[in-house]
Amino acid sequence: MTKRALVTGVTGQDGAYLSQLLLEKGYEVYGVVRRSSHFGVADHRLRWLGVDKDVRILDGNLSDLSSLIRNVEQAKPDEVYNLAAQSFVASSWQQPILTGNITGVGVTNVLEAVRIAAPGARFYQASSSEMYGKIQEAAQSETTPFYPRSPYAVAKLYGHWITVNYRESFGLHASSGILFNHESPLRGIEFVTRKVTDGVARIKRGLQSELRLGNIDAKRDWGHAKDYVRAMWLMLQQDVADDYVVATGLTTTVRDMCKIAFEHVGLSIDDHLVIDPAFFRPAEVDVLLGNPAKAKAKLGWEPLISLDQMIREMVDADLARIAG
Ligand code: F7E
Repeated sequence: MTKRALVTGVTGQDGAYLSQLLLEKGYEVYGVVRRSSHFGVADHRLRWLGVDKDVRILDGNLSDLSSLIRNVEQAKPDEVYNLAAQSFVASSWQQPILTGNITGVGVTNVLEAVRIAAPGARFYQASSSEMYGKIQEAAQSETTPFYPRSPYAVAKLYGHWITVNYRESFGLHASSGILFNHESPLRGIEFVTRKVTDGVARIKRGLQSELRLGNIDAKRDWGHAKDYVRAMWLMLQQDVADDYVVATGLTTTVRDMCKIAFEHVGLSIDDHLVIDPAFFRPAEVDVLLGNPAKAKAKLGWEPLISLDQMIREMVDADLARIAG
């Protein structure tokens, strides 16, 4: 029997890589897309991976429960992956209510649609390492207390706990993946890795001379999205639903990540990097470092792509984009 998956946030980085993975595994993939006048632009990541023709697009919105019920009725999914969110932390101070409605309460809408229309389906919630915020333990695991530092992180915490609650209240097979930062050539341009790789490519090609960043002392545990969507899928193949940290177990400053990008094209960070207070956040998450021991032991999951490899891949993709 062909398995069927429903993916919200299908036009995002993770939605595109997850669709590719599921299609390779023989799934029928349905993607929820919110209506806008820009769809030809919105599906560019699916096109980049060559899977746009294979994903069946459904019109739905995380703030509209009846649309989600119809999406679930139509897709009849075995697995539901909730990847949709307002996912840019910095914007969450500018749009805190929208962030709460979509990134937080939107999760309940998806869970309700599953509970009403496909209670036997397995559910994945995209939780975030941002929930650890002001960290309470040097290496964060599934048992580390949370301390969110942005409206985004507060909303993700709600989404995480409502997932746990629906598992415990209604017996849904609902799992939460606490994913640390994960990047790729398909990362949105506003996130720091892609901003850096795109900036470095432009500087290399003489299109700009400086790269303006905020807090370059912040440290993140960065992995590759392609590795991380594999962990999502593995979670839903387990007999029992659970929560898992997905991380590399290594942490690097924004500055050192930047150096990898500049050095890859033979340039020096000191000649081009400008610190701009406009990119500092009202409250910062200074350092994140995940402990992926449980994912390794129970899912047999391990990241395969290093930060160095990933940043070089991203710079090369941005150089090619500019050339094209
Ligand atoms: O920032 C610092 C910034 O925007 C990383 C999302 O996927 O991962 C992501 O959230 C760090 C922060 O990602 C600039 O202050 C310095 O300390 O790439 P980012 P994020 O906020 O960590 C988590 C796991 C998610 O769940 C989120 O959805 O870099 N930084 N200068 C900068 N960041 C940006 N964006 N731009 C700068 O110029």
